[in-house]
Amino acid sequence: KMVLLSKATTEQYSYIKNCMPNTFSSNIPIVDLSKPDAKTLIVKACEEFGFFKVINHGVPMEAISQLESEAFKFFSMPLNEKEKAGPPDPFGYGSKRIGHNGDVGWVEYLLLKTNQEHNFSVYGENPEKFRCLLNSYMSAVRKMACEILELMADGLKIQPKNAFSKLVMDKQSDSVFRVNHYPPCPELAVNGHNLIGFGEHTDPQIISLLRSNNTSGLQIYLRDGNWISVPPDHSSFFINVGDSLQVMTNGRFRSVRHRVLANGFKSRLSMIYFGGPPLSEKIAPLPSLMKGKESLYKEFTWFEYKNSIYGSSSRLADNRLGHFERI
Ligand code: GA4
Repeated sequence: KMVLLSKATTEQYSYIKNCMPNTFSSNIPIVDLSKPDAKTLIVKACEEFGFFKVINHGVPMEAISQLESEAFKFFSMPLNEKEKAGPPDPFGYGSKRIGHNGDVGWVEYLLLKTNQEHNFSVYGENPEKFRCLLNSYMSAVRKMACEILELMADGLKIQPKNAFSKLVMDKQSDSVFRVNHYPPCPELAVNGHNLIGFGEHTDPQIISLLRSNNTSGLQIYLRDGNWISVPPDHSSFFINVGDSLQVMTNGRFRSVRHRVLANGFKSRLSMIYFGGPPLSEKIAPLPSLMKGKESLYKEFTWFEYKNSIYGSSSRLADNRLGHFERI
């Protein structure tokens, strides 16, 4: 069998003590996209959690499982083969290192651009097939993102209803696609610790749509200060509010802090679509949501935000919006 991550000890990674990964929360909001109350539930979920689960999402299970199996094939190649598709600056294969400033996780991943035909020529044994599956999955998920963003606008009584969705549908949209593979970490199964797969953070973009296999690991941070484990569900999608949407709603929707714990027994594979605006887009509260109030944030473009988050001292766990808050 392949060595998925080099034989580094797990000591260089962060552990979390005193957390109970098996306490799953049962009150994560579930939104049925085919029901008329979807927009109301979405608004409520975004205000309370910045997070919800979506069922009846319309992405064919066939497209999902075919892509998943192709992704597993990619990650099961020898490290030197995978590294031909790296390093991930900004796109490609990466292992353990996250960002440029010393964050590490028990994870390997592919970072991909969504709005142009990507050169996948080195990605796996059957790159054509992988590319084709990725492209059709991405367009199905982009469509869902658009639908959800329109339900949000509708639920918030914003005109026009494409106020959010037009940003991710734009040809210049700076969206990203990520495939994460968290190999099982057998040491964990023995010592009972929790190893960080992907450290806590908020997503900088507008909206993120995540789907994973049936392996647990994802946790979200609640306003009451508790981390809760999200029960895995391979047939549903999980939606995160990103920092940009928090700003556009002047803080009414909150971007959710989340993290992933490694599993002692099973591989976790997740695929995330990060819907982002064009680089030149001004990120500011929509006038109709200000109601005469001041913006909570200084004005910035997505380009400026990205520069700040990729800056030399920026770390994964930072409160990135902090720099842009008006006091
Ligand atoms: C978190 C959300 C997305 O995965 C990502 C990540 C990005 C990266 O892996 O390059 C960042 C992280 C993410 C935020 C802070 C910076 C940038 C790693 C990091 C330490 C692709 C994104 O857009 O922001």
